[in-house]
Amino acid sequence: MKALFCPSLMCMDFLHAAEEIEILNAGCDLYHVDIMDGHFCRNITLSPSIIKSLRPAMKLPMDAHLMVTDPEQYFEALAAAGTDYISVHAETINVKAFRTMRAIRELGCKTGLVLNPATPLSYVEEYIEEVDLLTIMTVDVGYAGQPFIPAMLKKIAQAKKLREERGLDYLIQIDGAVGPKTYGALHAAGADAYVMGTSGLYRKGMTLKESCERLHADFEEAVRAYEAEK
Ligand code: S6P
Ligand code: MG
Repeated sequence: MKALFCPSLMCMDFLHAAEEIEILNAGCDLYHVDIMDGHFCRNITLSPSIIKSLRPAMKLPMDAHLMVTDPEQYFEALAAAGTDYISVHAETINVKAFRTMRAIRELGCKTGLVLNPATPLSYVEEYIEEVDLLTIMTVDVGYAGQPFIPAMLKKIAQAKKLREERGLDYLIQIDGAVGPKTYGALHAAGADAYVMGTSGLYRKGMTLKESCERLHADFEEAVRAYEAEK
């Protein structure tokens, strides 16, 4: 399967949002929109109303990553704003996991489930059948630019194995410190989709256009180099 690149809009330059979105439309696959409430994690980032304004310019599908303590209260506004995937944290929904997955589907969206680095895959095994997009955090939630947590590679491989064993088809997405330094190991472990922030897309010393045009070539080179080293 071709790697899917998912630009993290919290990293973009909002002063130039329209130009940046036009560049991303041409070179990426799935918009990644981080929504935080200052409770589940300390930061506050994007919101359903910001998405509503930007969505007409965004020509790709979109995933809303909800880092909030009560995700359900945003579902309707997100669906109305044109969200394709609604991704919720397992840590916030496990007392109502099946109901939450159903609520997302009833709004016509696809289901996303996210695991914090400290949350094991076994925590969600009972309802993994309900999931279209499984996101494995490889940094703690809250901020861009944090260091990669290598112990997460094992969890990615477990998620791939579980998908095979159960005959499922969820996509495995990685969020946190994804870029040329980590592509090889992430791909080898079983990743399908890559959230692109400061490590691989909004890079220092490079325009967004340059960086976006290099995404596939950088990825393929890193995967080749990783395989050659093994
Ligand atoms: C973090 C958030 C992420 C970041 C992304 C940044 O809470 O969910 O989506 O935006 O990880 O990428 P990077 O390469 O700066 O870690
Ligand atoms: Mg995210």
